[in-house]
Amino acid sequence: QEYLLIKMHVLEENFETLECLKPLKGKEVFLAAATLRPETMYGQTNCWILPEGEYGAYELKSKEVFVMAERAALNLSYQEQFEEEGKPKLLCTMKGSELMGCSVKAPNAVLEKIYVLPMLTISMTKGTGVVTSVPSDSPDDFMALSDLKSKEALRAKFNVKDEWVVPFEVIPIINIPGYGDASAPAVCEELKIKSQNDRQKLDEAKHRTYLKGFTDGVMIVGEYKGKPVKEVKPIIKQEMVEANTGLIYSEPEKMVMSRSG
Ligand code: ZZB
Repeated sequence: QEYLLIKMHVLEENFETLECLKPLKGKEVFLAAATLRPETMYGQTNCWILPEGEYGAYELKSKEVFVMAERAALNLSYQEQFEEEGKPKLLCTMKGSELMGCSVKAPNAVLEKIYVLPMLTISMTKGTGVVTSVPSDSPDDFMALSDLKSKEALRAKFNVKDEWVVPFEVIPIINIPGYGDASAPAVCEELKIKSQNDRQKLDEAKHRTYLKGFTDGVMIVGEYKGKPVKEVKPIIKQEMVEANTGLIYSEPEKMVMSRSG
């Protein structure tokens, strides 16, 4: 499986406010989110982290620091990103819960500044354990964001401030005939999905939107407005790699598991 790692730049202010980032002050730090949909980055509204997850900050040979799961760092070390193969350089570790509210600048996003929020269905055995959120086109993201918006107790449980969630609405980025300008909310409605834990229905929703997004989707924002998704997806991916806002990351097939599995 080949993902693009999206480099979500941790903003300066966090090195004062978040205890777990203090050792990294002065460095260029990124939350490295693995995506299969680089063409959707315009619509990012937040970053997801698993509160119970174990994350590490790893220094690449470029001196940039990536926050991700250890297993992902190890995989990356065999892709010539670290000084030593098989030995990613660990600077410090943190629990996902310590990163809540971290502000980032996400590449290609329409929004200037977005926040780290808790997602409870993240798999730590897939990608990096860091997930970027595009609620317009990802049913999982739409439901997780809806859960946080509607459930004050959930926000309280994870110390999520209202201002990290409440102002953020779905940003329409791709039109899919039959689903309109925001396919994830449409398909969640169609299947009457109640929460981020409705795994079976969410898998069906994801299946429907992945397929249709690729075959029938048309961009409605950005440089490629009016162009089909299937045409611009590889171009946007390549552009992000060239701009150094994204990095290709491959995962051995056997390590790819579904969230439920
Ligand atoms: C942005 C995005 C926009 C995504 C979209 C999807 C969609 P797959 O097919 O199961 O490999 N993701 C990445 N890593 C994880 C993880 N560890 N745990 C849970 N979710 C993860 O899924 C890959 C997609 O799942 C990735 O692409 C990422 O979300 C998320 F409009 O990035 B995506 C219909 C899906 N739409």
